[in-house]
Amino acid sequence: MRWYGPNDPVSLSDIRQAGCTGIVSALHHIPNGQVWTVEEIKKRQAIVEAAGMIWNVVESVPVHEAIKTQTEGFEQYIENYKQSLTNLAHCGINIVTYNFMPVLDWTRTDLAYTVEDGSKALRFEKAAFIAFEVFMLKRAGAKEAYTTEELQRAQTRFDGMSDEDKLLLQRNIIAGLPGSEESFTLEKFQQALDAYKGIDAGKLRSNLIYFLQQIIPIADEHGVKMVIHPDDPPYPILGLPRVVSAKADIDALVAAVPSLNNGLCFCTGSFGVRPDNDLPAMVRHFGDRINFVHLRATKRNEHGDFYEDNHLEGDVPMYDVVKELVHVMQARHLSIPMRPDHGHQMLDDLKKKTNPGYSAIGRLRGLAELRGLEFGIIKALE
Ligand code: DNO
Repeated sequence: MRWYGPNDPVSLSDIRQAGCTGIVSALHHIPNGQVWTVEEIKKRQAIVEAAGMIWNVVESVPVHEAIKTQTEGFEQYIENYKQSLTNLAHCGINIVTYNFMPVLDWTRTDLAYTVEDGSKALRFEKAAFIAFEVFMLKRAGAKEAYTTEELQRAQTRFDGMSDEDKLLLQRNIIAGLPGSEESFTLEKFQQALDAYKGIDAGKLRSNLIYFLQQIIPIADEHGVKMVIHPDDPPYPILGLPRVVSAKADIDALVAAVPSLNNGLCFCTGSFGVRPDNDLPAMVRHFGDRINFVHLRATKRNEHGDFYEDNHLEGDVPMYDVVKELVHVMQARHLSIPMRPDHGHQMLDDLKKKTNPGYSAIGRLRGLAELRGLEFGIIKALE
């Protein structure tokens, strides 16, 4: 499971009782772009080890915006990134997650969407998102990106919102979800978007490839597996390009930088939002470079909305995906770290202040179901 560090309301002992042996963590207190020192890494490692587990995956060493836009200081940020990788390897941590989404990491409009059984899920509602972009942020060019019908739905949605609803929506979108390293005011947000003027998908992709060309040789030298997390949601938003959304995107990265250390964090919830992503086929295709897995099931509708369903439900064919992953692990003779990605806020956690998506009990339920599924598949293959 992911652990946000000593301030996480979910303790390491809770996580251990959920059946975990390894921890996914990051040094969130180090500002984005600065070097993670051996000393700081070892401090975190010691805390995890004292709780009887190991810190085996980093999620994430964040990529500074200057690297994505190739603007002032980016070469130095890349040097710092290399140093952080070298230091992590020195401490024996060799799986590192990152993403290349401009400005915003993962994005949702509703962090407490009540599902049928009374538990709360994360949701992306397109009409609410468009309402934010067109009527609150008033981004130039936003209207032109949508159909008349979409704009009408957004208008109706916006008209039905109280001031409080609007503020909450804005906060959900730009104040930073757990793990995203940035948080904005409306004004700062527009400035951050403006930094991408003139950067289309082709340019962003070439900046990503440049970054990979710089860091993968260091990963090769030190035996670090770099795993890129796909875009969430997996398509362009806010007029910003996104280039890690589908199979062809990953193929392009692999073609440019073939090392197996140029790998993938296979996130079923992110890729699964697009019906054209055939998840089991993608596991087969990228099997030799999937080195970290997020298992989560999204459920979409015809309007482009999605919410996070129970782990074995939704649109993700979880049985087929896990079966393919088992085949990959058997063929590679190794175990790929997996975490139950997100979980509903449920039971006792409904009374607590929790990190959206990262409450203990919902993730424990997800993990238990996923482990059972994997166990059954392995037994059936024996
Ligand atoms: C959300 C997470 C993402 C992920 C980053 C990886 O719950 O999956 O924030 O950690 O995109 O860099």
